[in-house]
Amino acid sequence: MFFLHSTNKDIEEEEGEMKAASALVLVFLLVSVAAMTIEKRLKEFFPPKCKNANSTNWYQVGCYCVKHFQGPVDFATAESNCARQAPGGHLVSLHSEQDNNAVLSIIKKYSASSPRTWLGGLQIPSTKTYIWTDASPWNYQAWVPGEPRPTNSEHCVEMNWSVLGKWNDLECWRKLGYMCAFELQTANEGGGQE
Ligand SMILES: [Ca+2]
Repeated sequence: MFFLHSTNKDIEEEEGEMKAASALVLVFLLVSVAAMTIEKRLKEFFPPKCKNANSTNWYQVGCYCVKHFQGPVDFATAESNCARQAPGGHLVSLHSEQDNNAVLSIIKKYSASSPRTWLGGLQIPSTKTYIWTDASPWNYQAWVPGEPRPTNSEHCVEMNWSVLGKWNDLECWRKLGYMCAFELQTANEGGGQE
């Protein structure tokens, strides 16, 4: 039988090939696991549909229903369009990293090729402080490193300029996509006295 004539060299080569094949399988498994982990993380961030909304593609982020609009329009037009979408509608305000990630995942789903999006952040030029157009507290921020720059004419806040998920201040007349939001009605709203 031919294998009786196998030399040690043949066996070593065979072992080497088997090791290489095992390594390849291991790399393939690691890559697969990494891909599944990334996909799972994106799914974790993607918010549920908003049950309160009477039209499609509104998602629940924190205590808001939010929806992405392609535009592109300037900041003021975006804000007034949002007011027409629903009672109490405004450009979206963000209050946690989780909400920020959820909004980013919606933008990736609906506008991956042009992700720059107006948020509802607005600078008061006289005080250099920021407010949200829905008057909720300014209690979270996620600026691109180096932004906002101290002296310029940029007073409106966008997401996804240069770094995905991060914010930049920009001239308000620029035309971008935008994210509208309205507050979810809570069960006890209006039912009690302060
Ligand atoms: Ca800027």
